[in-house]
Amino acid sequence: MRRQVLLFIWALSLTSVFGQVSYSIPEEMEKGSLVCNIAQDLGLDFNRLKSGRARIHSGDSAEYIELNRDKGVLLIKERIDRETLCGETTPCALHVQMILENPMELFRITIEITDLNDNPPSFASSEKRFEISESAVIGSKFVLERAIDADIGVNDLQGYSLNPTNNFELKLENQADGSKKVEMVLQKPLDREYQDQISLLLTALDGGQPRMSGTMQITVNVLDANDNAPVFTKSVYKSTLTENSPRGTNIITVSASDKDGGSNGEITYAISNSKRRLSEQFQIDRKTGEVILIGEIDYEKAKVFQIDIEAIDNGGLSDSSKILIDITDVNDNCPQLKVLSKSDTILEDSPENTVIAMLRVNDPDFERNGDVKCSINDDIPFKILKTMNEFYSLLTEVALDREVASQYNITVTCSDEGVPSLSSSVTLTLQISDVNDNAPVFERSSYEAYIVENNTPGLSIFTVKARER
Ligand SMILES: *[C@@H]1O[C@H](CO)[C@@H](O)[C@H](O)[C@H]1NC(C)=O
Ligand SMILES: [Ca+2]
Repeated sequence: MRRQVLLFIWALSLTSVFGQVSYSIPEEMEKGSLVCNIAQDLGLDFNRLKSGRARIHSGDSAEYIELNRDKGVLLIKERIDRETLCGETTPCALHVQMILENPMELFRITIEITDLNDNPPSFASSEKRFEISESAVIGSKFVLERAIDADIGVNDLQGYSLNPTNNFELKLENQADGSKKVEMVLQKPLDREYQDQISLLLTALDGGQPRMSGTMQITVNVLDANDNAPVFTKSVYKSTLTENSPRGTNIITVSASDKDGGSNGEITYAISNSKRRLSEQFQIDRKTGEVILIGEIDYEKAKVFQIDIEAIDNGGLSDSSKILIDITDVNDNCPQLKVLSKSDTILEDSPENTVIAMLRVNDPDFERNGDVKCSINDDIPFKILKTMNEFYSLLTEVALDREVASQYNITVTCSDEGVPSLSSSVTLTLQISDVNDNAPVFERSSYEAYIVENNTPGLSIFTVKARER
């Protein structure tokens, strides 16, 4: 403990003031601590203090100090808190008078109370929150709270620090009243997608020994700006769909993500093809991205579909992608049989391989579903041959004999190779006609003979002969 003693003696003063002493003690000394050896400092002995009935007197501050007459010392009676006694007033001192009688003497005692760093800088609130848009521009200022330190001089507030300094830096501005305006200034853009909340610690420091500090938690909630467009998970989505699938069939679900929060990250899906036909066949759920079949799909009409889609956030930013749908064929068509020409009747002596009918067979399905084979019932003397792609001829297998059969029912059946197979058939009725439309013909166009006269009756002259052609 450091104590300063200043002693002045005003001898024989007209005011009966015989002396004045000044002391300097720190605040917060324990009760009973020694302030000074007043008798020694004033050159008074113990007997004089006793005989003079020495006592101290002061205004309001008497209760802080007491006089021990036996030892001739001033002691601390109550703990002194400089801040309570003087606030910011400096210097801070107690004024005490010591009065003696016989003869009357008055001594002025000034006790200066020096500051101890017993108060840390403190903030009125322990936390402050900011809501700052990520689009805030560099240089934007945000006012922070000032700290208060009840101490004075070097023990008073000396400065501030703000950590971390990634996005904000501290700015102190001197005010007219001598205090400082505390601000933080944005020096690096905020990015909500990178960090949506920033915690900073504002520290106020005094200059005492040891230094004391107070802190305040600063929380910055970074508000979203619509700075991110939605992004589809794929640039092309692929799916297959069998033709004739029922309405309501779920084809595929597409998805896009958006780094923004709130409504800036809410995505709506849409089909962007302008062709009306597509929107009659496919529908996309605006919210879920589920693509549903709403029309009819015929492989024979279209084998692949490309649907252009887009994802749009509420801020109007968008991304596009496409869906390729391969349609798979289903064996949904029977072979179509058409008789192009046909003989109703055929002569019984027609040679083998006489064409009696020509047919055309067509199946709109694909691959195995459209591969067709034709046959006829096998108990008849006819055969069927493929003459060209899709064209078939029906022929006689042998020369026909009307006496065996005068009529044939020929059933042509054409089947495709699908699983299960589909088939069509047609039955042709053929009459076999008798050959009987020529008159007999003489072997010779003329016959000549010579006969003798007076011949015997009944003589054979010659025989004519005709034959069938
Ligand atoms: C051919 O079909 C017709 C009509 O169904 C029938 O009347 C006739 O008896 C059949 N002919 C032969 C040879 O089966
Ligand atoms: Ca202090």
